[in-house]
Amino acid sequence: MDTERIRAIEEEGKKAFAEADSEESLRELEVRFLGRKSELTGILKGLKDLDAEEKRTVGPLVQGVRVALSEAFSAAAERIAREGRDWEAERIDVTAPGVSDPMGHLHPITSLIHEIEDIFTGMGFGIADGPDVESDFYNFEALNFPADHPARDMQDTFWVDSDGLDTRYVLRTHTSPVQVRYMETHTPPFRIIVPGRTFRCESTDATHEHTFHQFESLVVGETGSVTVGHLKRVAETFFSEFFGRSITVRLRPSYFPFVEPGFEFDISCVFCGGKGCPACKNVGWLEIGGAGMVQQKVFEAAGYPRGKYQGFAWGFGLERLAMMKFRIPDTRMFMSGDLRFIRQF
Ligand code: YSA
Repeated sequence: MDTERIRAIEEEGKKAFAEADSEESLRELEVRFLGRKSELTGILKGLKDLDAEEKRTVGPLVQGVRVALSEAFSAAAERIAREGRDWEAERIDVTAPGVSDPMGHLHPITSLIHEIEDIFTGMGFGIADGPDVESDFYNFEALNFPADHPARDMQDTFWVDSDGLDTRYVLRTHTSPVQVRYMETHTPPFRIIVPGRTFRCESTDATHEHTFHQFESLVVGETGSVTVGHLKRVAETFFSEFFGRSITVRLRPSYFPFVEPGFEFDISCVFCGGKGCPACKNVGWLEIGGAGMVQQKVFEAAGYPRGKYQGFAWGFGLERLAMMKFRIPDTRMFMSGDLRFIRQF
């Protein structure tokens, strides 16, 4: 066997690999020097026909050349890949300012609910919840709105198609039905708030939406233990903390079938402190909801014995509070889905 030739193949191959300048030419050289039909592979295959003496010298030589050429091929492949890269396009400016991914956040009304819950849990209140689709019984009947009673017209109602059902359903017009639901399963004394979504079938304007939020409060104890004074004091404490300034509460006599006495609930204007300004139409007060002492009929509907308990309740409009807190002129902005509005919070 011609060992000179084997050494010559190594030299030729190494030189060719080192000079290759494209992936394509390198592939061709690989086939030529290392492929199945290459001269080197032919020599390797022919080893078996050599005598023992020759095998001992030629075998390691051919194997060594094969390894050396494989390495030369790999080095060339790496070099060509490196030379072929567009380094300018791959340049990374590590000093460039970062690009942050857009991140969503809570809706302002949701944040407000969390804030209100924090204030009330701090005063020892629990938080209760109820369904958005409510039966006529809980939304009206149990709250002392008898069927066909004119007081039902106070709340324009979305009726749910209840054909074939034994009771009629509505989109709840207020959070007050949760009062009855909660009392059915709890025994006084207790104090809760109920934040939630409510619906009214009415034409919308700057202060009225078809979908809005209320938060109810219900505090019940043995007769004589809960008074209108507590209602006023708890509300004042809450509002002062919520608006970060001293707030006074005013109750005006009013009618809701589920309270006796019932009140329209005003707070001193959060903008002028009660002196009078455009926001409060110069009266110094802002109306935010209804309140009162729970009617005994409501206790009875929940299964409590008449006269045993006494309690106060209120229902405030959450959007109205948000409008005052964030100085928003139109309640319809909250449900508009307009991200320019939402992103400000
Ligand atoms: C009264 C006595 C209680 O013991 C307990 C609760 C209540 C409140 C009663 N359930 C109720 O819903 N009264 S209300 O019809 O006057 O609504 C209360 C508040 O919800 C309003 O003062 C207002 O702030 C808000 N509200 C009502 N309709 C609205 C609205 N907010 C936005 N859009 C509407 N369409």
